[in-house]
Amino acid sequence: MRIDVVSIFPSYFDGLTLSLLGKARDSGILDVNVHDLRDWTSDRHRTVDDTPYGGGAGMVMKPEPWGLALDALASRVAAPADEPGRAEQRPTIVFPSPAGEVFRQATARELATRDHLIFGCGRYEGIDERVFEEAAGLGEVRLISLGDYVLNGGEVAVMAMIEAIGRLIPGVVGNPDSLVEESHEDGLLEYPSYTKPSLWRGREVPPILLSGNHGAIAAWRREQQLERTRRRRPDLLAD
Ligand code: 6GU
Repeated sequence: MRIDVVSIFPSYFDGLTLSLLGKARDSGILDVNVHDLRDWTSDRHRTVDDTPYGGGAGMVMKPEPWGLALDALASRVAAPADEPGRAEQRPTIVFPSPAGEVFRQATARELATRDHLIFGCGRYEGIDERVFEEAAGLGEVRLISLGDYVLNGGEVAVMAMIEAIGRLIPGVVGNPDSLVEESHEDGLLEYPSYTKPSLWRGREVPPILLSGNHGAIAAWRREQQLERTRRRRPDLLAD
């Protein structure tokens, strides 16, 4: 998968060289390219924002640099053009926004199937609305929010999305079994985990886990998942 990120703070994404995603980049599974939006400005001050039409607080990101950036990045070829049946593919263009659809595990699974994702990180009061209309001519546009709170810009949200999506790409997480039994994969929270020692500071590991009875352990874990979800996230059971 190819991922392009456009931001006025590219160094936010230095962390993507670390850990499993860093390894996936080194091995060529993930091709992540971070770009500075200001590279698509042409004035001396490399201006990316201006005051809002109609008045109001804050600044709005100008459309021109975004238009040039998306034109340049969307026309990349996902696979060699001479490969039969694999001509140019339209990217999925994601704009992180507190006004977008909420990012869920299902969203990560869906986006993990794409060949090419472009993330456009807005700052200030947002991006000129016409950029989203223009981007729809280049690919599938998605406005996606991390949740119901406000961040100063999209960078931290995009880091979270790339991590959630990247780890679902085959080969990124070494043991694919660890992707199956985790929170949200089956709509429930994860069951509690324990390791050695079996007695620590007077606290015992639940004895069933030491019983060797795999059927009883599976049933206990399921009950724990349901109980935790009822207590912490009743909204998940209502869905
Ligand atoms: Cl994706 N962006 C910003 N700026 N704030 C957010 C968010 C995204 N998701 C939740 N809050």
